[in-house]
Amino acid sequence: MSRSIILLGGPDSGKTNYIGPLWRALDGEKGALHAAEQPEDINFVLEITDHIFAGGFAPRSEHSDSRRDFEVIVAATEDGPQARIVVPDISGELWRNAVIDGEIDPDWMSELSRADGALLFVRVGSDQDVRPLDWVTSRRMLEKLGGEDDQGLPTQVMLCELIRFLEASLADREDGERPRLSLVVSAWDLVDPEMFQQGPLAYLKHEYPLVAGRLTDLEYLDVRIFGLSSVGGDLKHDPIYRQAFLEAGPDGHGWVAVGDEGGWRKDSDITLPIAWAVGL
Ligand SMILES: Nc1nc2c(ncn2[C@@H]2O[C@H](COP(=O)(O)OP(=O)(O)OP(=O)(O)O)[C@@H](O)[C@H]2O)c(=O)[nH]1
Ligand SMILES: [Mg+2]
Repeated sequence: MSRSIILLGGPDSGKTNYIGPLWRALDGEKGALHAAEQPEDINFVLEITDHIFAGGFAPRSEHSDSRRDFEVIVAATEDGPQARIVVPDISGELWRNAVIDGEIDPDWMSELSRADGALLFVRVGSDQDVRPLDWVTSRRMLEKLGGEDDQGLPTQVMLCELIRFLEASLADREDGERPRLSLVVSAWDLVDPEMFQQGPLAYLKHEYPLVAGRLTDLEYLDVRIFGLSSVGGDLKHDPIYRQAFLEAGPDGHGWVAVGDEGGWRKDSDITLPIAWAVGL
């Protein structure tokens, strides 16, 4: 039953601020997945929720931070099968450096090969987004990565490389199906209603065409794309939202945007990207 799900993404992509509300959702037992047992050590997760309960985002992870894993046994139904999910909170700076150096830390490499599912984060409106290049130049960079002065590594080149790492290393599922990738576009509360209706793939096509292209021709991965708002709005720049958030109490503000034939809608179950990747 032990499988792990890896959560990755570049700097400032919303990983840490997902883990706090995710734990509350798993513990609250209202979503597609719930915690079947109390995890052993969740101190860092509680630190994250403390920030959020106080009406702010948890700070960016330091790259000196030692690896922090959020490990929990989950189940979809009371007596149904269980899965162990290991969600490491690794600073995006480290993922970015791994791409620049063309080399993944052996520790994460073994984590990746133990995993049969992943969540890859991209964020709307990040000031850490690097995109000065036209896409012909980006593609050329993608072809010859490594060893260069890559301070300006474009975000979409980094994302394509991370997808390639995942394709190369995730294990097949126990049921023989391809490993699953939940592509999560975070801070989705920042997009306007028109973009919301077009959905996160349209957003990626517009902002990161190379990434959108990769996602539509994945041979070894099964991908699904979600919009995510971990806390339901912008606690940093929207004081009115923050006030309402604090008054209503800390839980249940987040949502996931899910798409079907009828278009895109908000679902208050933020466990969905994990539930799909685990596929219980
Ligand atoms: N509007 C909005 N902004 C969000 C949300 N989640 C995260 N953010 C923004 O994204 C920023 C980065 O979030 P983090 O969770 O620290 O991102 P990270 O991927 O852990 O970043 P690193 O630790 O640098 O790898 C936050 O400071 C917020 O400004 C959300 O649900 N809505
Ligand atoms: Mg972080």
